[in-house]
Amino acid sequence: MTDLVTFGETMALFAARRTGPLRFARDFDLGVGGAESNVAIGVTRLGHSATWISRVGADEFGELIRFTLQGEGVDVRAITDPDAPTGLMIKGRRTADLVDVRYYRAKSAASRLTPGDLDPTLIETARVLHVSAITPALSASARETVRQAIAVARAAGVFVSLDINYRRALWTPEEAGAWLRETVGDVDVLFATVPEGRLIADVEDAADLAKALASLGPGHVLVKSGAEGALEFSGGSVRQARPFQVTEVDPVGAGDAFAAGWLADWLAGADAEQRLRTACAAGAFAVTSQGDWESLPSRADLNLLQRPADGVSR
Ligand code: KDG
Repeated sequence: MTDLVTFGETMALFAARRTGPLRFARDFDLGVGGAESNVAIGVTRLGHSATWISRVGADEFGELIRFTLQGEGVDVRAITDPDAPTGLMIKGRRTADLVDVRYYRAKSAASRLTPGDLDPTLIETARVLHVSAITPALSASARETVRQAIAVARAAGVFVSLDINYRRALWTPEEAGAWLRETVGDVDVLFATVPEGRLIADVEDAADLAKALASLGPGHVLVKSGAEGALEFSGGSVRQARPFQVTEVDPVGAGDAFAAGWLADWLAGADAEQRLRTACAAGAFAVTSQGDWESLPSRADLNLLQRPADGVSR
């Protein structure tokens, strides 16, 4: 039995070391990144078990993904697909504070996910099923996989989590909006930024948007406003959290970290205020170093944000 089960695409991630146009980058750090596996790592670091299901290519990048996630303690159930490569993500730095992400993932191994890749018993016996709206944008079979996973989870009373994670490189706002409208009624917790929430509810104010999204079904709606903090609408009330002040190095991965922090605290039985605080803290840690997930916090790390005046922890 696993606390959280998730599935989706994880890619090999080449991050340029130098600022400027990518054609002059020369040196890259090689790592891995994927919205759902970032969440699986985050939840694992915060003390819960997580299982990640996917497909990777029969290539070195697939091995890198498998070993990296296993090294982080995630239970990896990835099929090696001999007929398609592992997807790639290239992270450039056009300016010191402008990250430019490019994907090479069309027809990747993970885009060939099918419902048969799921283990229904694994989902039925988990406490949380976490999905993102990246997966349904990968292919028709991946979309069907998400539909079936949610159906299995719901039938078994498993808590269903959805992070919108809108990727405009994969589908149009209209396509994403139509899928979300079909799906949000079946989820228990929804994570969104304001622009993402507005794919299905035309409301500008974050608190009003959260209420509008909750009226479509989810019992918990989290709206993230980056450096302005985040809020949760649940049980008829809105709770706001201010962000933690950290120095941002790489903003990519903050949303996945936020979801991981919230879900880890939901698994731990924490109250709504604590969940929101942990989510914000995890998001803050995520942006403090290069990479999608490398600086995600452990439980002990969370206390470091109550930092001493000189910034030195001994
Ligand atoms: O935000 C971080 C991840 O979600 C990212 O690295 C993976 O962009 C990603 C994708 O589309 O799968």
